[in-house]
Order: sequence, then structure tokens, then C-alpha cells
Amino acid sequence: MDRKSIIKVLGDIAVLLEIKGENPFKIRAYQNGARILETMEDFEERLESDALGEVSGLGKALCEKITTLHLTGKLDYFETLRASVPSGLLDMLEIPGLGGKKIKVLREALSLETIDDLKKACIQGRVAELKGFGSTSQDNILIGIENRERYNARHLWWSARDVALPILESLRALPEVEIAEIAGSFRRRMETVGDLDFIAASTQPGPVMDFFVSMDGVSEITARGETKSSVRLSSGMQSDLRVVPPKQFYFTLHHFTGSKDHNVMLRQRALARGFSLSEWGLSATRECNHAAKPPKSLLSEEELFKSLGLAFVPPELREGRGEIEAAEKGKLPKLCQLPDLRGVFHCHTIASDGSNRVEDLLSAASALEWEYVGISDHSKSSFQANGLDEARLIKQMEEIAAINQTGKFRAHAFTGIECDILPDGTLDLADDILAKLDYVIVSVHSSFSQGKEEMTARIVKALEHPSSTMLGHPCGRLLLRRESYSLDMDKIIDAAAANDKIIEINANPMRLDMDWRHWRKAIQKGVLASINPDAHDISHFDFCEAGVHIARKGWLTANNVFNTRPLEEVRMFLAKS
Ligand code: DGT
Ligand code: CA
Ligand code: CA
Ligand code: ZN
Repeated sequence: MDRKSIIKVLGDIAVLLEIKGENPFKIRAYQNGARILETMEDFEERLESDALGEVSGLGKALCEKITTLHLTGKLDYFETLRASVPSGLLDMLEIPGLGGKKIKVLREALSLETIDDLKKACIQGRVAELKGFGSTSQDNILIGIENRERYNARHLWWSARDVALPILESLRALPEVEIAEIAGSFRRRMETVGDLDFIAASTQPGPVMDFFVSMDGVSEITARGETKSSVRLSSGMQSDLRVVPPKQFYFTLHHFTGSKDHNVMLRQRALARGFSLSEWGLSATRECNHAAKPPKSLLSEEELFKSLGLAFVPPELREGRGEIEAAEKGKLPKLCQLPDLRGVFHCHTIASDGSNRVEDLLSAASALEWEYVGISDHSKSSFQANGLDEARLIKQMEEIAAINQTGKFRAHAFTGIECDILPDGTLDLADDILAKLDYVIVSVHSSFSQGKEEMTARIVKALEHPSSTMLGHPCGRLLLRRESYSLDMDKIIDAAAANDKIIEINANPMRLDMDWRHWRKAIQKGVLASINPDAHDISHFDFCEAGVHIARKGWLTANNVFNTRPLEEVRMFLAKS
């Protein structure tokens, strides 16, 4: 262990002893020890020659601990001590203004063990009453806790993009930058993103770093190095930038795109071929007569995969779920793309809780060169969304027929409904009306707390209804806000397959439901996806992009997606279902 890490351990020991309320002399011995190491000029030599004990202030026991850490990188005393303090108290050290002594007082006076306890105590005003705290200190602790929550949170991919793309554009505009990309979960199109990982190719990292740490929206510089910096953005998002020499760029881009699982597998494959793969490059590990020498620089990521005998793996698929085997066999799917869509289902109008008329939706869809739009307002049980009863629905069907008649719009309107699945699995509208519609989306909007079996049976029953066409937002989650209801997705996929029903990819960036992890199983069973914006406004047509990302993460080709089909095929499918 190096000197810096040893100093850190000594400091941590002092803090742990403080939290436990140990003898102040003992605490001071570790604090002093850390300080002495910081300024010691001949640390290495003294360690080697066993002359640490001659330094005044370093007792025998402390010297032994330092030597053990240096030689083994571990210290039992420290491990035991750390394990004896509840982890919630250690987390409190991350809150500005809280050190070992104050945490000890909080723990003893208020018997706190977690940050949640501490938050409650602050809100109740109990911290302000403690000696040495006061109301300003209490307010600051509360702010610290809230910031920590905000910073630790993940972010929707959709909101991360609003932050990330302008930064990427500015990086690319710098004269010193040759290429720049965003790697990490953002590039893999995960539904949520922890932090942003920018990679730039440049021979002059200095000015690029200067720009990055001082650009608009930086609220804190958490690390500033020659080739790597980290900043906190005012949105609460953490963001890293690595600057590498141009010939290294695609190795680094690949490494930091991840995922970790994908990287591990690719590295193993490289090793099996006598190469060592890292963020720095590809090198030979042993002497042997390779037909191909490892490339020292790359002009694209394709070349990296090619040098390992693989087809290019799109970033969305790099999750360590069989993509490398598929790439080896040339069996990667040709993933669907946004321009493949020829229309959407699941759009709400002013008749329920949408903000546009049918005509507005048709006009916006036509501008996108779509061939059709499915109108699907809520049904009557969703009274909070002004859901339609039978009479209002019949009236809407007549209106839509009349609009189609005018021939004013390129896009055709299909008449549908987003029909509530009632708690017992029956549908919210009369069968004879449902049978008259072009299509029916069935969705759960109530009794979310049903048990797994009951909820699964409820949804399966709705899929077995002869008039249902597709299942809306199957798990009901709201990302970072509300968990999925409990259900058995395998059984639901089976029911969809058995009854020839479509499953929606709800493209609302807060839903992205059905989750991409289930889609490979679903398409193997022949289930079709419909990428639906769940539009309550014409601007929500944009959500389709997020839906396409999820479809791609689920290995879907255009063929697996119902709404890539031309109008006539869709008509035929809906007519026979
Ligand atoms: P996030 O930020 O939590 O949404 O997820 P990622 O995937 O962006 O993860 P991040 O930012 O920690 O690191 C970016 C990529 O860098 C990650 O996907 C794989 C690579 N990477 C980072 N740390 C490690 C590591 O310790 N081992 C391996 N094999 N790869 C790593
Ligand atoms: Ca990341
Ligand atoms: Ca990162
Ligand atoms: Zn809904």
C-alpha cells in the first residue's frame, strides 16, 4: 500500500474511534501519525531500513500498523473497527460539517443509526436543541442530506440527454478536439443513467480540461487532472471527461462504453487469442505466430471487434447477454431504427386527458410521413382522466370516420381505446362496442397492490378477451418513482403468444415498459412489439426515439415491431384479430 492510502487509513481509524467515543489520546495518536507521514521526507527509506520508530511521535504500535499496511495492504485492527460501527453512521461522514465527534453526539443523544433517522430528527427540530449544533447547523445538515439524495440519484436517459448533448457539441467544437463521444450507460441507451462519461481525442488535453471544468452548468469540480476530470453539474449529475491521444480513442471509447460484463467477456476472448485488451489498447501477451498482429491504433470500433474475429456489436447490445457469441456466429440481429416506424398506436385526445384534437395528431403524424395513427383515449373507469363511456366512444368513432373521409391527411386514423383492465380481469366497456373498434389496448390503472398471482391472472384474462389487441405498459412502473406492480412476466408473455396479442413498448421516457430485459424471450415466442408514445400531446411523438432504443436493447428487428408495417398490412392484421 502506498503512503497516501496509509494516511487515509490512519485518518479513518481516528474518525471511527471518535464515533465510538474512545480515549482522546489514542485518537490523537492516529491523527498525529497521519500528519507526520504526510510531511515525512524519507518515508520509503525509513520503511525499508526499519527506522520508522526513530521519528518522534510515532509509537511502536503505530509503526507496526504502518508497516503491516505497507507490506500487506490490510490491517485486521482497522477491518474489525470498521465492522463495529453501523454503516449508516459512516455514511453520515459524507454530509458536509459532520465529523466523528458530532456523529457520536447525534448517535448518543438521539440514538440515530442511519441518514434517514438523522433526516427525521432534523425535520422534527431535535438536532437544533443539541449542545454544539443549533438551528443553522441543523439546516445545513438537512441541505447536505438532500443534496446527497439528489446527487446519488440516477437520472432518466431522456433528461440526461438534455444535459449531455450540448456538452458533447461544445467539446466537438473545440479546436484541440479531434473526436468526442459520450460512453457509459448513456451510449448503451440504458433507461436510467448514473453519470456521464465523455471521451475526447486530443494531443492537447490541457485546454480541453480547462474548458470542461469551467463550462456553464458546473456546480463543483470534484477532480481535476491532466487527462481526467470530474464535475458535478447543476442538475445534480456527475460527469467525467477523459482525454486520450487520438490513436487510443476507440480502445478507450469501447472500454468506457461497457458494460462491465461485456468488457469482461471481450477481454477473456482477447486473452484466449493471445491478446491483452484494455482501455489503452490491444497487445500480444505471448510469443506466437499470429496471423494478425494486434492493431496499435484503430479508425473505428468496428476494427476492434474485427481484430477479435467479431462483427460490430451495437452499444445497446453490450450487456453481456449473449452478444459476443452472436457476433462470432454472425447472428446479431439487424436492429430496428426510428425511421422504420410508419405510425403509432396509443395516443390520447382532448376527449380524455390529451391536449390535442384528432386532427392535430393526424397533421403531426403526416408531417413525420407516418401512414397511420391509432387513437386510444381512456375508458370510463379512469374517471380522473375523463375516460370515455360507450356513448362518448360511439360518438368519437363517428367523428374519426368522418375525418378519415375528408382525405385531408396523409395519415389514416384507427379508432381504438385504452381500455382499463378491471381488478377481476374483465374489460371496462361492453363487448359489442369493443368489437366495433379497429383495436383495443388493455391496461391496468387501478388496484396496483394486488398479489402476483392475482395480478398475473387479471392481465392474462384481459389478453384472452377476443377484442383485445395489445397490452399497454405491462408492468406499470414509473422509473425512479414507482415500482412495477407484482406480476409474472413470463406467464404474460406466454399468454400474449398463445392469443396472438401484441405487447407495447410504452416509449414514455418514464415508463419504457415492457422492460428490454424481457423482449428476447418474447420475440422468440413470436410476440410482436408496438412502440407507442402514449402521447398526451403531439410533442410526445418524440418519445418514439426512447422506445426504439429500448426495442434495440431487446434485440428487436423491424420485423418484430408491429408499427413498422405498412398501412394495408396493419389493416389486414387488425381486421382478422
Ligand atoms: P452508470 O454510470 O451507473 O449508469 O453505468 P455505466 O455503465 O456508465 O458505468 P460507469 O460510469 O461506472 O463506467 C463506465 C464504463 O466503464 C462501464 O460500463 C464499464 C467501464 N468500467 C468502469 N469501471 C470498470 C471496472 O472496474 N471494470 C470493468 N471491467 N469495466 C469498468
Ligand atoms: Ca456512467
Ligand atoms: Ca463514470
Ligand atoms: Zn395508460
